[in-house]
Amino acid sequence: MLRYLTAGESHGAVLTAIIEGMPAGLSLAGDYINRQLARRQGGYGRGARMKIESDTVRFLSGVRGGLTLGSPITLQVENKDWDNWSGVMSPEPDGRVGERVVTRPRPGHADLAGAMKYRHGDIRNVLERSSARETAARVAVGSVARRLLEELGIKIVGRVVRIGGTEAVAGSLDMEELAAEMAGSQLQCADPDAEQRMIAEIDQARKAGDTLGGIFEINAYGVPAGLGSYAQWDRKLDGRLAAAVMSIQAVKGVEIGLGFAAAGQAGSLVQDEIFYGQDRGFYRMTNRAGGIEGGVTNGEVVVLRAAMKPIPTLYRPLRSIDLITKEPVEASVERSDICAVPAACVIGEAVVAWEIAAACVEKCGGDSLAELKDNWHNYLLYQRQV
Ligand code: EPS
Repeated sequence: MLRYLTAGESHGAVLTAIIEGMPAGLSLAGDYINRQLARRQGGYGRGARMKIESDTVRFLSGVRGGLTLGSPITLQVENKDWDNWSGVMSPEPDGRVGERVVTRPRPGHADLAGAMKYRHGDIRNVLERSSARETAARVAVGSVARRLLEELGIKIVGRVVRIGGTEAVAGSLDMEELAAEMAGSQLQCADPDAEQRMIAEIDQARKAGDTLGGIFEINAYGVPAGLGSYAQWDRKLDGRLAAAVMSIQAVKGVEIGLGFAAAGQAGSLVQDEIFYGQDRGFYRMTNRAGGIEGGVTNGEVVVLRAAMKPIPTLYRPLRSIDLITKEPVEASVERSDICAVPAACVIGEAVVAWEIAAACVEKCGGDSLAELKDNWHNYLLYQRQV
C-alpha cells in the first residue's frame, strides 16, 4: 500500500513529506522532482512570494545512490521566506508570536471555520497550514509517483481549459500534440489565442484588486483496464481521484469524462460502445466515461476536470467580522496570487499521479520495481489474450 503525509507551515522553516510503500530500486533524482516544483511555481498571475522561493527538494531518507530503498522516503522543501518569519513563527515560547496577529477572517478561506474549530484567537495559526504553500510538498510526492508511472508506461498531462470568462478550444487529446501545443505557454494552455485573452483578464483582475479562478483538465495516458475496483466504495478509482483533486486548495468541483454534462443527455448518448480488434483487444470509439466505468479503469485515457474558485484573499477586501471584538471590519489583506489555476493544474497532475500509482501497486504489488514490472508485464499480456 502506498501512503503519504505532509507537514509544514507556509512561513515555517520547511515543508516535509513522508512516503511509505514505494517499491525499492526506482531511480529518483532531486532534479527530476525540482522540475515539477518549478512548474508549480510558475504561471502568469502568481504573486510576490514566488520571487522569494525557488523550491528544491532534499531527500532525508529512503533513497541511496539515486535509488529508492523500499524504506520510508522523507522529502524536504525549505521555505526561503523563513528568514523573514523565524521570529513570528518561532516554536520557542520566547519567540515573537504576538506580532502580525490576524483577527479579520477572509470570507472563503479556512480562516474563520479553522479558528472556531481549533479555538484559535490568532488566525495565523490557521492560515499558515491551510495555505496552498502546502501543495509544494504534494507536488514533490506526486513527482515520485510520476517517476514510478513512467516505468510502467503511464504519463500524466494537465492543461488549463478556462480562466475567468475565457475558455480554450477543446483541442486534441493526443498526448504528443497536446504537449507540443502547450510548449512555451505561460498558463499551461494549449490554445494560444485564448491564452492572450486569459492574460488580459488576469491583468484586469489585478487592476481591480480582484482574483480569478478557472478549470483545469488532467489526462492519464497508458492506463490499462482494471485499476481500482467496483467491489467496495473506497476502492473505486473515480472516487479516490475525485477526493484527491477536490482536496486541492480552492477546488470546488471535479468531473470525470462528460461529468455534469452527462446528466442532461439521453442514456444512449453518454456511454461508450464496445469494439474488439485482434491487434488492440477491446476498445471504444468514444471516451465519454473518461476512462473509468464502475470505479475501474477501462483502458481508455483517464480524463478529469476540476473547477478552481477565485482565490479568496482580495486586495479589495470583502466585509467580515473581527474574531475578537465581533465588530464589522474589512477582511485582512495578505500578500496573494491573482490567479493560480496553472499551478493548481500542476498540483492536479501530482495528486492524480499519486492515486494512479497507488492503484498500480495495489494491482501488481511488488516490494521492488523489478517485481512490480514482472507482474505488470504479465498482467498486460493477459489483457491482450482475453
Ligand atoms: C497563499 C498566499 C501566498 C501564496 C501562497 C499561498 O503566500 P504568502 O502569503 O507567503 O505571500 O504565494 O502560495 C505559496 C507560497 C506557494 O508556494 O504556492 C495562501 O494564502 O494560500
